[in-house]
Amino acid sequence: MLKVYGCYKSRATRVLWLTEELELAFDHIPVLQANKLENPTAPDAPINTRSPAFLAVNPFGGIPAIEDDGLVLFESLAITLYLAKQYSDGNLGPKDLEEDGQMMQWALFAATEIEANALKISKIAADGRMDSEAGKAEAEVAARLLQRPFKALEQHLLNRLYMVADRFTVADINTAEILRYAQNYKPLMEAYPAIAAWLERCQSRPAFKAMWEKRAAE
Ligand SMILES: N[C@@H](CCC(=O)N[C@@H](CS)C(=O)NCC(=O)O)C(=O)O
Repeated sequence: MLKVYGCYKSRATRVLWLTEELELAFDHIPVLQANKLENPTAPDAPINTRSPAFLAVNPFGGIPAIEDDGLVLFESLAITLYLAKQYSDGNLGPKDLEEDGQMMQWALFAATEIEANALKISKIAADGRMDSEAGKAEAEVAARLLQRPFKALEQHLLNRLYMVADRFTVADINTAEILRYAQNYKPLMEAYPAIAAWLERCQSRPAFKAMWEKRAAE
């Protein structure tokens, strides 16, 4: 059976949302981030990203990772693209090489042009610093650096409901989960209404909500 390593409060959400969409059964190993634990290498520490048992799966020690019928994969976006191709009925994954290329393009675009600055915004909010002068200034810098990729994405979504091929696909999951890190920063969402509407469309799906409830309960 498919094994998914990684707790809900991590980039594993990309994979866990997809498993909900596909109604895919899996064995969940809720590996935690080592930095959430006081002593991650203690013998009685819960399985985490520094545990030898997890490092044997992913030598980099980042979550998520999967094992599927002997195949071991890490890198969240490679995992979602693989699972969509392997297990989709043909809707969530690519139908042909052209769609495959487009899904790959958006995954790499989101990971390389958006994720780092979106994560900065998410971290400022998570640390409760969004109302401080320093926090606001840092968020503004990150938001400024996001203008160029956001403009491109806004343009792409102006006359489309979804990222690729006029249907909801793994490309929406990958991109939406990366944009979610910046979602609570109002000035950005107000400046890009097509992005905001598409994010809402993706997050109103029952599979996203099911994943989100499990994340909140973790
Ligand atoms: N590019 C990787 C990043 C993986 C990653 O850094 N995951 C974080 C959790 S969101 C993690 O494992 N942090 C704990 C650690 O690195 O020890 C991916 O998308 O899978």
